[in-house]
Amino acid sequence: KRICVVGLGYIGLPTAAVLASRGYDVRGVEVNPKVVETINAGRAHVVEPDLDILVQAAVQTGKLKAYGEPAEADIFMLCVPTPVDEKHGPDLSYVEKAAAGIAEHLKPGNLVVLESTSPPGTTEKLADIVEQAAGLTREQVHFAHAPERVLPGKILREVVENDRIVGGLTDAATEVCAEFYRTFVTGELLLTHSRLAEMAKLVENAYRDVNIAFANELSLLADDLDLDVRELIRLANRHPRVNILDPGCGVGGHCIAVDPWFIIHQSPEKSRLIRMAREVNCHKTGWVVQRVLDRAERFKRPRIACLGLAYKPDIDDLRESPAVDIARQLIAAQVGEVMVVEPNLAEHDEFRLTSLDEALDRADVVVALVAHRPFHKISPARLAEKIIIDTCGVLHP
Ligand code: SAJ
Repeated sequence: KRICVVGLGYIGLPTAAVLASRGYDVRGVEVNPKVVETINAGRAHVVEPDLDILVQAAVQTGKLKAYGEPAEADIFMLCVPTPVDEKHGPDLSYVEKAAAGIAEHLKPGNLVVLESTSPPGTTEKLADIVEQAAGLTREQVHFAHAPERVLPGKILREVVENDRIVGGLTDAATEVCAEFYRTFVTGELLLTHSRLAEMAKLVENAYRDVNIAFANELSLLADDLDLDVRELIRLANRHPRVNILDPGCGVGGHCIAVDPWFIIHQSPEKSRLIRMAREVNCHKTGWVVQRVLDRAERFKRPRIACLGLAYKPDIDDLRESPAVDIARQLIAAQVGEVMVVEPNLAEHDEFRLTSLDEALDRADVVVALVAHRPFHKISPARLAEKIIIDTCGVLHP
């Protein structure tokens, strides 16, 4: 079978490579010509464990090829961005463009799957666009939403092993889509309709945001009481029905910190808890900045080491990273010298990166922002007589 994967980013490229490795003929479609070139040279343009090897094999065997435009296929998968933010609400223009782009290539019996995280009603919108552009109804072409659920850092495993929600616009679409996913997913397939599938995906990420907000709120309460928040949570979590996540310096990434806004925009009056969680998590980032400035006050010209820039441990992804915000705000405060350490990056446009060794040698104040592996190994001796602000439980002074 021929599959056309539209959008070769963090989701589309791994998915395309996995499908190619299962023997499908995959046409990857990407608007960025540089990305097309990189992939056709057998390389991955996103950093993800083992992805390079898989893409190389897929391209070498001729099963995966990237193009700028879609073409005829049996199955179309849309993995395009669906940005949303507090001010502007959802931007579905990439889905709309992709729908218009595939419309002229569609034939009756084709399956169109939307994988992008989308507000309820988007799969219907997709079908409407196709119907207007190509005159094909939702009875002729099967439309379904199968929201991606992969965790960056574990994408290749999770693409295959996670349970997947499959929601068709019609019962027939659900069946056809499930039949396709059964060929490469070993997890369970959960069949439903498209609107429920769309909302379920948003709820998963909003749930995590709310749970982390609870942990971040606890970190402030524990601070007032001079208690160790991690020990507090560890003890509470020993109750069989309590499962609190970890506090940190804020919530980043392109999903957990972003997707709740789809729900809030849809029903602003009713999503009070979800909005509050966003506020609590953003507030935590500002609180960390203030805490550092307060503790650094005793030095005339404090040397502050910020450990970590990425949005979470052991990756090089800086999207929506609270650690970046914190480093930026500390530099803007102009109280002394701010050193930035990010072992997963060789260089950065905005920050001059300092090695971990040098930063530890020179710092008066050490601020741990991301629990990267090398930071776990910092010996207590190297932290002696420094002010320590550990937002992620990685230091052992
Ligand atoms: N974080 C905490 N405390 C925790 C866990 C995470 O502060 O206990 C922070 C991280 O440091 C990071 C942010 O939350 O800044 C998000 O990280 P994450 O690992 O929770 O999630 P993402 O954004 O990398 O991926 C999420 C996943 N969703 C869920 O776990 C419900 C993933 O399965 C989704 O596919 C992905 O969003 C997505 O694309 O929607």
